[in-house]
Amino acid sequence: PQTIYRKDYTAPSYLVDTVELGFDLDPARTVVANRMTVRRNPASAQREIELYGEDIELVALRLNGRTLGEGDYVVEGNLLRIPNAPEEATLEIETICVPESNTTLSGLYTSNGSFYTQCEAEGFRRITYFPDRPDVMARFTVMLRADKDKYPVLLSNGNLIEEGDLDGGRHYALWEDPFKKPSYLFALVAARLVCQEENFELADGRTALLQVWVEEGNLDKTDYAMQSLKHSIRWDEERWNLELDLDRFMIVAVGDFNMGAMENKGLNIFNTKFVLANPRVATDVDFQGIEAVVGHEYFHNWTGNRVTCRDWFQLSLKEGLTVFRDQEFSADMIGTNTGRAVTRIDQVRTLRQAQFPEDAGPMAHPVRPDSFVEINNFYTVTVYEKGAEVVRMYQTLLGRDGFRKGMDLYFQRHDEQAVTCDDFRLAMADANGRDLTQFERWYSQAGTPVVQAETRWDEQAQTYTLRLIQSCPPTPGQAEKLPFHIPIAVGLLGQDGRDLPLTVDGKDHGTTAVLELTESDQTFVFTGVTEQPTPSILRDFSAPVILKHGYSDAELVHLFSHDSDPVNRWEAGQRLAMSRLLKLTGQVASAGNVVDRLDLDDTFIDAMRKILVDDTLDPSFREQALLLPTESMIADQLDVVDPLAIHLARQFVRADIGARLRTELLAQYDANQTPGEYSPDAESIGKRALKNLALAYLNAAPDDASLALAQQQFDGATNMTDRVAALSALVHARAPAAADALQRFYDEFQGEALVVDKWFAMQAAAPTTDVNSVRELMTHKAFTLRNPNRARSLVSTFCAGNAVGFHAPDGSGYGFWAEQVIALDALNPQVASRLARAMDRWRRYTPDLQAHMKRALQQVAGQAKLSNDVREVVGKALA
Ligand code: HT7
Ligand code: ZN
Repeated sequence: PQTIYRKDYTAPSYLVDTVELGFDLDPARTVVANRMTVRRNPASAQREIELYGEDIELVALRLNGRTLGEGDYVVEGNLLRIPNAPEEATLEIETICVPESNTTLSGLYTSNGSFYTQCEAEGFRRITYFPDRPDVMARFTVMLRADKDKYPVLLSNGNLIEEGDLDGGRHYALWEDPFKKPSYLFALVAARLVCQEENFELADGRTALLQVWVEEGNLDKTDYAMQSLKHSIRWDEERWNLELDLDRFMIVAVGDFNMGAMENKGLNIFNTKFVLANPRVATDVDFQGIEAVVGHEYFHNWTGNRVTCRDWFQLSLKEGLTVFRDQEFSADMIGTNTGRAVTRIDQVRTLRQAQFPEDAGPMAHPVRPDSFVEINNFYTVTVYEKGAEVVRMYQTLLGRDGFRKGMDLYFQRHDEQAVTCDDFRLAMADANGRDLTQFERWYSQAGTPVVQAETRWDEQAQTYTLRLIQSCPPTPGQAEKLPFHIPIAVGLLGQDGRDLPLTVDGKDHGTTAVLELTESDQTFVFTGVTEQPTPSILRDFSAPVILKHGYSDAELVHLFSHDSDPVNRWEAGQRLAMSRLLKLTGQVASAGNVVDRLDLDDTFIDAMRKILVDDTLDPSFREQALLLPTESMIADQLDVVDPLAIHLARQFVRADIGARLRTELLAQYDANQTPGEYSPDAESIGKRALKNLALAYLNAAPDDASLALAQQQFDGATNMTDRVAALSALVHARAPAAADALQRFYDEFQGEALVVDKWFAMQAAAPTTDVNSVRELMTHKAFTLRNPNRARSLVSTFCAGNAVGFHAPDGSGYGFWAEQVIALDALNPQVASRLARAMDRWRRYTPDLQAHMKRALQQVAGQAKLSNDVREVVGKALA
């Protein structure tokens, strides 16, 4: 497969002003008529018109009314070139596609018999020939024609201009998008759907029609998405002065979808998972996900659609910025300081769980990649979540007002343009009169920087010296790294636990100083420090780095008890836990993976107890503080990974907490009940989270009473959060009643696809589940590989979320992985390729596991017929 390089970017040879698309929709044979006006791009030396097309049949091609024959154009792979084209032309292209056989879910496809599209990144070329690249922006008019009975609803981007009946039981709808857009934002839906709709008044007094479209029977699950949409619109107005620029904004939910959702202009298409919710079927986490994703897609209307990317290497320009915006939205929706901190802690967990490992593996790439084989492989945690951290660092460095000035200038300069990450950085620099040249390295260098902190208090001089040394490990293609520009937020705690006032270079910094680390080795001196402080470094996780500092247990306990920065308070607890988990993992491994004579010290248990019972702290914070680092975070700290040893050590800690804090856990279980009507507000969510964590710990060392508690919660649950938590506790405790509870759960919810996904996922993740049980589950009548949510719920959850089952010593998990990657690849390369990533870090496992893993990777790589998506991932893993 061909590698595409960022350095090879050239401007498009021709620009498109208008596109008129006509669709005669038929699942077995859809005819697409495309009439576009094109003109030569003065910025390009090229004289050929370049159009992309994939998996479509070309029926006719006319240039200025003249039919082009074989000699008039050249087709090479997916590229169609028309040499010697005039300066301006009207191109008419007729093509045929087969939506019902399109299992890739890219382009035009059918789901449950209806039509949907997904065009990002390069799906539009599966619909018609077009210069399918984001820097070609055109005005679209779309005529849809389809059977009226089967597809009563016909939607596309922008405004509905006209609709009516046609002969033969068909009907039509004509849509016009008033804004020019790249082809990846095109969308259509032709389906049997119903909608919840509302007229919503915008800040400037205009009214917009908001609609949430779902299949019949799901109208009882659209309220939260609608409410989230209204909150998103209001928030964008209030925080950024950004208004909805359309008269109509539609969300459509579809059951077959590769990702979370898609921000098509005015017609967002969503995975049902991020639309459908009511207390009976959705958990607190589902509700939070809906708010975040509805916000994310809506915010793309400005950061992505009005200002888009010049090329796909700039993907983080829109994705990093929009994730940052949705993170801020979720935090603002909670409003309280602790609430904000809890959302921040969640973000840090995601980075450590997924992004740091990616940055240290064979697929490591900069936030703005330099090359790719398949762009779909670069919708990654690095581009999204690390990209959001990079945006957040501008705000930390420039302050909220400075960042806002930069955003305003960015929109002023680039509205309706396709631009680059450099354009964003320059807007930030220019709006604030700052030089952000060195900051560019966050976009160009991969890998997670390590910051080593050394401290010294000079009693006599009353100074406190903080020395920071930064480095960054090599990543594929980048052996050496230059120093980053890193904002390090620091506080100093006095012996009474309160923040000390901070002065650096004669400047008063309040109680948190944002230090700018730009050199590889830099020293900062705090003056007027009259007592030996405890340093709280990297407050609010001010940069996506690994901070190393030789904290003593006493210092960590001090921070865990007192730090005014809740993120670092949580972090101190994580450090305490991690040191124990690493030690215990070593002990388990040396004993041949036997849990024997392990011990957890009182210091740790007492610190956990203190947080657990501290009623002055929000339950949501206490829950986060009591959660242990995950197995994969522990693995990340080790040179050689033995997944079973890690699992056993972590289970021991969970069970020991459950046993030694039993009284306190039971008290918190009772104190954090949320009786009455279910509500997904932050306070109730926090209480349920703490209560259900208590239940999980109690059942990590289950006695009859804990099992009975779980059973009682399962039987009496009035919402899905409590029901799933209880079921999961029973399953993980290997309770005799678990099988019956699972069956009852399935019987009750078999008609709810998203709940059936939970049912599969819970079993796939249970450490008692081995590859044979997964194979058995795959024969269940509700299982299919064709639906991405279902495939992910069972196969991906097992391979990426069940370390014990997947890493079975005989390699059977890896053989299963290879089979499923190959089977999925024939259906849906995007889903297959994500599953393929489960083996990214195979070189870190014990030698026996490595040998099995390598064999499985080679088995996949050796397939004659493999998508570029999967070939790139396994190729890089084996390189
Ligand atoms: N911008 C959207 C990306 C997306 C996507 C990409 C590749 C293949 C399928 C896809 N579906 C959606 C989603 C987002 O970031 O908002
Ligand atoms: Zn996005």
